[in-house]
Amino acid sequence: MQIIVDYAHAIGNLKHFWNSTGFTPASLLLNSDMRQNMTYSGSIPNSGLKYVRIHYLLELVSGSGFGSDDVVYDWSILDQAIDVLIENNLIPIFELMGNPSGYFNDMTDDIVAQVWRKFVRDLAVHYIDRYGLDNVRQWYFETWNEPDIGWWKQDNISFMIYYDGCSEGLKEADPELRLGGPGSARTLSPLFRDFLAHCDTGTNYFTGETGVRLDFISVHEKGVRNSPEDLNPNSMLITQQEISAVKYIREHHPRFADTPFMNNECDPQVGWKDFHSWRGRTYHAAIACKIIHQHVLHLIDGLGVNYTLLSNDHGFMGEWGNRTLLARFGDIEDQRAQAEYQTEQADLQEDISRRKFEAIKKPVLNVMALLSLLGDTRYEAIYTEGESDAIGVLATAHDDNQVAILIYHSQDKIISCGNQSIKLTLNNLTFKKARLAHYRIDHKHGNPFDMWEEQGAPRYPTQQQLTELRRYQEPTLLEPVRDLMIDEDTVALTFDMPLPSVSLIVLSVRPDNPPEAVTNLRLEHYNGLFDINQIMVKWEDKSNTRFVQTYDVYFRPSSDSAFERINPVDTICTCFLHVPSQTITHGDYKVRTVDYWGRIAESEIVSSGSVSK
Ligand code: 8U8
Repeated sequence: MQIIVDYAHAIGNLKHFWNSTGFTPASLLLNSDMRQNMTYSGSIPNSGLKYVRIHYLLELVSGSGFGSDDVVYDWSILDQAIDVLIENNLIPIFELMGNPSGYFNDMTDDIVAQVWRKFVRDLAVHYIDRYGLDNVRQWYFETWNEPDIGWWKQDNISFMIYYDGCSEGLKEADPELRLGGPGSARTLSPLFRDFLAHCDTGTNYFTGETGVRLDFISVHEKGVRNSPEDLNPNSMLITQQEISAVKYIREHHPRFADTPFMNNECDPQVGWKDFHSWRGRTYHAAIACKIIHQHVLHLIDGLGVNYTLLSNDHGFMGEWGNRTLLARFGDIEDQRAQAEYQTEQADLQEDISRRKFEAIKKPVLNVMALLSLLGDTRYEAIYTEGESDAIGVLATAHDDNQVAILIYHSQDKIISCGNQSIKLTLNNLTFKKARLAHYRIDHKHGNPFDMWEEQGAPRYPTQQQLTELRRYQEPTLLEPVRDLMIDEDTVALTFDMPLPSVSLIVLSVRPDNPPEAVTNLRLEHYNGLFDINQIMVKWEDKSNTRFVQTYDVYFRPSSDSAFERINPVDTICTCFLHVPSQTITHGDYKVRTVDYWGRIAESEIVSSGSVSK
């Protein structure tokens, strides 16, 4: 198959609208395994994962004196939870969901409605004080999750009063805070329609004005219903259903035609906790790319939708077959809380150093790193010779010194195999020489699941087996980086793409400056399964991360010993879990950034005395 990209013709901007995940319930953020999950999520380069959408955050708040002049709130547990996001440079999609101290049961009671509005204001003021206005203005505040299928326990009229209270409360704290919804589960459900009508022409309960602000519209569409069987997802169903929502909005509420639109639970299949092994394999990474691309083609290009965000709801804690970013090993915890999407009070007393677990990054997490390398300008890609609808291409550039092309090979059918020979021709390039980095996810690259199977699928892997799995858990190059000479503005690359697979090809012009050192190097402590303290080393790269070949982590046990590299494979993510063979009481760490040309920059040193429990 021939793919030809014409770099003379930009066809538009590419917003990285897929940089989001989610899970439930919020209390999980108090646990060390979720903290590790958020660390890995925040470590995707270029904010490749930025937003996290979480149910029941408000179950972490309590208050007394609601309805009196002496309300006293206890934000402390919610603070701990949100801190975990903020520490990892993640931003909440903050569903105003939960019932603090069980007070808000009937929004048609005017006293309750007024207290709700004040509560929302006080919540927002509290977080503006805590994290700063600039930070909280980046958040998306959203309604209660899926109010159309029973998550909202009151009636539709109460829901509209609740929404007006959310809107007015947030406005009072800061008029620029963003609020939208309804995060509905069913396409064009009665509540979805009532909600849009209310925001368009209904009467605002608090102000008496016609209509209520709606800063974004959110829906949930997934590729197939929940089932313990391996039903094949229908990826196009997702965009088709979203298109019917968009058409409805345009026809009935033209005022909202350009309102930012999102599918913030855009998963191949409903039912995060059902076991579908494809969720641990490269299939999930490839279909995630295809679903994103279908949104670009059919919603953004096709209908001109102001498409703002696509979130996969894959931030849960679970195993290979669950819908998660990590495969977790250890005693199972939180099964009930996650299955019932509810907070368990015992979780609120969790001792953060208690849990013993190990976690391996899945291909669907690593694909977010690959996607983050895409540029922000799109170019046309033409496919010739044996066009296959299983192959898709997103061709991009970043400034005038880098091009990045995503190619995926994905069939909806879970059980399918094949191979495509690809000839990729890039025309009208503006540079004569570039460094080529070709990242790949397929059965042999970035795929710890197959290695785990080869190990005999151990339920409790040994330390050595985990070390081996971690060698396969990073974004991986298909071949070593190399120079490409570009004759007559054209270059052609040939390679095979097995089914399923993802390639991300980056051509970079050598920047004059070497990389900048990473900053904010810090350490976290985890218990593995073997009574040896594990140290998560994490850092921030505030500079241009687009030319990083690897961040290498160096360790020395004492100041009179030499630093040695401890990451066994290259990584472009901004954290590394140090699993020593015995507990370390002291040691120093530093991180060396290496760019595609081998130029380096070294961070400051941090000592393990500052490991936080
Ligand atoms: C049974 C069911 C049908 C449906 O159309 O949507 C659902 C959504 C259903 C059950 C739960 C449900 O909750 C959302 O989807 C979940 C999932 O596992 O797919 C979770 O990802 C979300 O937290 C939840 O909002």
